[in-house]
Amino acid sequence: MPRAKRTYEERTADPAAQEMLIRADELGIGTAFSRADDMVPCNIGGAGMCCKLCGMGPCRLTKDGQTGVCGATIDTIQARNLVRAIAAGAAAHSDHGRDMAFILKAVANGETEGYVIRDVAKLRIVASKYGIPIDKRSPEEIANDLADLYISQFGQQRGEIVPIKRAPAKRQKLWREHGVIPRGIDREVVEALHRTHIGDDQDPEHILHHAIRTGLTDGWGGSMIATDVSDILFGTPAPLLGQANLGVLRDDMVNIVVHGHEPSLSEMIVAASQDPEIIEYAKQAGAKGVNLSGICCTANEILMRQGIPAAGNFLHQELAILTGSVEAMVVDVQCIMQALVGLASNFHTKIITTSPKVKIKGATHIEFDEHRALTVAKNILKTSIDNFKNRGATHIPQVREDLIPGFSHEYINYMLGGSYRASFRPLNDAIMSGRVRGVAAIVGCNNPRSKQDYLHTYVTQELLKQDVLIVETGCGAIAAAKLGLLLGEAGLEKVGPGLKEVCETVGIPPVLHMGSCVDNTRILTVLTQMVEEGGLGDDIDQIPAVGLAPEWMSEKALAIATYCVASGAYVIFGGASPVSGMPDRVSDSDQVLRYISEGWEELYGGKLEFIADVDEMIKNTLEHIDKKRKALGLPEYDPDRFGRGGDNRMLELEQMPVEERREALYGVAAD
Ligand code: SF4
Ligand code: MSK
Repeated sequence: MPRAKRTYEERTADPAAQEMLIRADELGIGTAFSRADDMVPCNIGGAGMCCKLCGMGPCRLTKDGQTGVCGATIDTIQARNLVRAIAAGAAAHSDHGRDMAFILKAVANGETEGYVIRDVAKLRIVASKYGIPIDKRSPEEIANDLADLYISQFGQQRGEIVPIKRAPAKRQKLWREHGVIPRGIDREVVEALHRTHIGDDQDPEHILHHAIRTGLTDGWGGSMIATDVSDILFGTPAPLLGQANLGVLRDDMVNIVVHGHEPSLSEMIVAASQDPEIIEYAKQAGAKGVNLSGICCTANEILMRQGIPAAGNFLHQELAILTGSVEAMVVDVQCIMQALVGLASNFHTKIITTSPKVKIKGATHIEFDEHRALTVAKNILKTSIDNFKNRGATHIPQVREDLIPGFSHEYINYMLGGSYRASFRPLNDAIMSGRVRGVAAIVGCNNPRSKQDYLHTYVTQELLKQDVLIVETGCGAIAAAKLGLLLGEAGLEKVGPGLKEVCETVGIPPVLHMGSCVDNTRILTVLTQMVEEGGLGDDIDQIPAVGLAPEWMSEKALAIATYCVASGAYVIFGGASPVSGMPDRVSDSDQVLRYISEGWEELYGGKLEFIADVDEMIKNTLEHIDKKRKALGLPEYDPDRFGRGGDNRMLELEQMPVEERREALYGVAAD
């Protein structure tokens, strides 16, 4: 029996996306949304019960007590599948970090075109963390040493990767005791593949022990390197005004959408698009100019540094092309759907691949090379502009929302105290007093198997009502942006009274956009700084905080979850669990599920759970936050204690008769 097709409202919460899905149906064009309806997920593989690691299989373990041909049990198979996914995710993030480190090296040695070291202060701070001398040295000399150190982390064979030093001291000690500190980034990823080859590691807990080490190579390794170098080269983000959703595309301009992850080329495209020569070239082609926008994490990178608008998140990549207004979609690595090329053939859009690692059959390949980055960027722009004349009918939904992104940990530190008193003290105090009940990081992808953006934004809004401060990254941040949750005052009336007071006093939105998916390391840094500030325990697992990825889909998300758990966080994933097993044979297939939750919690204080029900996600989040508050001896959360400060109080005072106001302010009645 064919599966029922979901309605547009069931497929996405975003009105712009709904409009484009109607257009897709009118044009008879499929998208990930319709393919997800047509493709019944495999319930055996989906539950982690299929092994295809060797030619004796694939083995599907669907019966109680069944093993693979080699004798592998369901628990071993699930653990192996999970660690392989974590290794792939860690590899993707870390390879991004490696590329950035190589660019830093080339910039330091004057071998690139178009790049400069934009944030010398961050370069000096990061270098000094590792003992690299900074006094009386040029930025290039320091950058050269830092690049060498970072490059060496990938191929290091023994010892400890250096960014680990940036974790709280107690956490480092715990990792050392458990023997999970990565020796080298590549080494742990290779070992994950080796251990899961046929006939190797077959103790599920032992396999999952290495999952922790592999995850740590990402969060406290490759991703941290990627974020550091991106900030050094392109500037550490600070708040600015941006826009999000498909309505940022323009009918009268050449639309170029950059999509993927690495900022190295997209930053150069931003620079080249402002070149008078390119603007003139676009005008000669009959356009008013070049309109750049982003999709996925490339969008986040250039949005938070340059204010370039985001056309959308993961599930918007096809929808942007469906507008018929995109001259070129320029992609690099990760989260790029192969379907783009076929979809684009219905329109004039060129799909331009740029990474030496990623080609798609039918796409135009213009390879990025940091040594001639500006030239390559201009070439891409001119190719896109040349395509403007081929544009046909367009349909751009007039839906867009303003947002304020750019909350790097450096900026959060600064905003809480200004230049002279920058610190996390006010945030810690707000949590300790109960004004802010706790912190939730809501991150990760879209997944067409759930209603796009719905889980992200529902969880966000419900937690805000409960005085939980939210930080977001990746496609989750764009989901919140599209709903207007990343604006200063916007939506504050729906925020709990204590959090509202804090937001009004500091002048921040209740949801802080912290960047792309590699930038989840900024959240690790914030948590570490909160520990170091004092009052919230001496390790990350004591902070009343939870991480959520309600609409996850990528292996990178699993790697992120693992390093957050290893760092002490409770992590909740929505949607399907890749290690769920069959409910009717739970007796012999829940070992992995239990181990990554209870087992990891016992060892690291953090745990990973897959929770499909959204209200249960929220309930568990709040219970965890309250449990951590209690363990710290903090006052029980009570929303009635707050809400009579900030703008509320000012308004209340303004509306009082003079005598009453005087009494309220000074405790004395009028003469
Ligand atoms: Fe089957 Fe074992 Fe080969 Fe996996 S490794 S496919 S369980 S025989
Ligand atoms: S892009 S990994 S869909 S967050 Fe980073 Fe979005 Fe997830 Fe890709």
